[in-house]
Amino acid sequence: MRFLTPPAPLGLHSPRMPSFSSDSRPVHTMEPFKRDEGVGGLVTDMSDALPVHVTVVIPTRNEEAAIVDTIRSVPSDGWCEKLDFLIIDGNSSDRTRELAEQEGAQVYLEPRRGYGRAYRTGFAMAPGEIIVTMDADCTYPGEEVPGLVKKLVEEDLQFITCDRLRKAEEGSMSGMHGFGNWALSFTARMLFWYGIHDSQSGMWVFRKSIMENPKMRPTNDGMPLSEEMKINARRCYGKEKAIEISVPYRPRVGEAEINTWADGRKNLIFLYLKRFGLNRTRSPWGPEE
Ligand SMILES: Nc1nc2c(ncn2[C@@H]2O[C@H](COP(=O)(O)OP(=O)(O)OP(=O)(O)O)[C@@H](O)[C@H]2O)c(=O)[nH]1
Ligand SMILES: [Mg+2]
Repeated sequence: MRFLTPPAPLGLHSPRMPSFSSDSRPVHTMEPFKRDEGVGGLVTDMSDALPVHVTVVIPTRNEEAAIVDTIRSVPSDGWCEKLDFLIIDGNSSDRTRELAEQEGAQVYLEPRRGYGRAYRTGFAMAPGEIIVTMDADCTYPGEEVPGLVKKLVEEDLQFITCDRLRKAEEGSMSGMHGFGNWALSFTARMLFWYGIHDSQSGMWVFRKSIMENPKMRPTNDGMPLSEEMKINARRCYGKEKAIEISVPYRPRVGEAEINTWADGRKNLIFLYLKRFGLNRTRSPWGPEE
């Protein structure tokens, strides 16, 4: 295992109160996360902390501009029993790993390329019983994490995927990107009839134990892992236990390395392969021995 740092407890960041917006459309909503607050907004009474260990898994490749703010966006003021961050870094040539370590995150170097590859390593390694995912580019709302975890735990859910399309903030998606997302999501709905609005979202909250189910484990090492996660979750756990919640989506911080056209094409091809059971795993589950 290539840990760059031993697991370390996170220091307290300045917590931002979670913002919870309601949505009138027929999607799940969340109750505000309430807790006793002491001086400066920090929790003084830990008795209301959720009794779970949460690991936020974040794939990174050259995200020095946003990795610190991404980690700090998740409140770390005692809302759950234990919170840690696992960064799966795809051989960044900038200061991403160094900055993440300084924030107290555990950093694992995964030189095998791919967004999906990073998660297929991270899901196996995450120490927490609940896994939260997000990009390292400040696009996803870290402040919503406590409320999402609370919902998963209290409603005994297995999987939550966050829909970005209904609450996307201005400038968060270029016209082409938005169209691509819509087209892929539409195709996925038609092929799988699974009712997920945003097939490409990369923010999920789930119980690590679901990855013990071989039918839930994603096979793809690239961007298609995102749509595969939702298809598998709905197949394995249905609409009652695998739900979709709308969250804000924000403009990216830092340069993206993805190729919109090439990745869009791969995502589309993957949907058809998966539909006919022809998708194959190219590399094994988990980190390299
Ligand atoms: N470990 C690893 N991480 C990657 C790789 N490619 C992308 N990532 C990370 O995966 C996350 C998602 O990639 P993005 O570039 O944000 O892709 P996207 O969200 O579809 O594109 P944007 O909307 O432009 O943000 C980011 O945190 C990237 O740094 C890779 O090959 N390896
Ligand atoms: Mg992104």
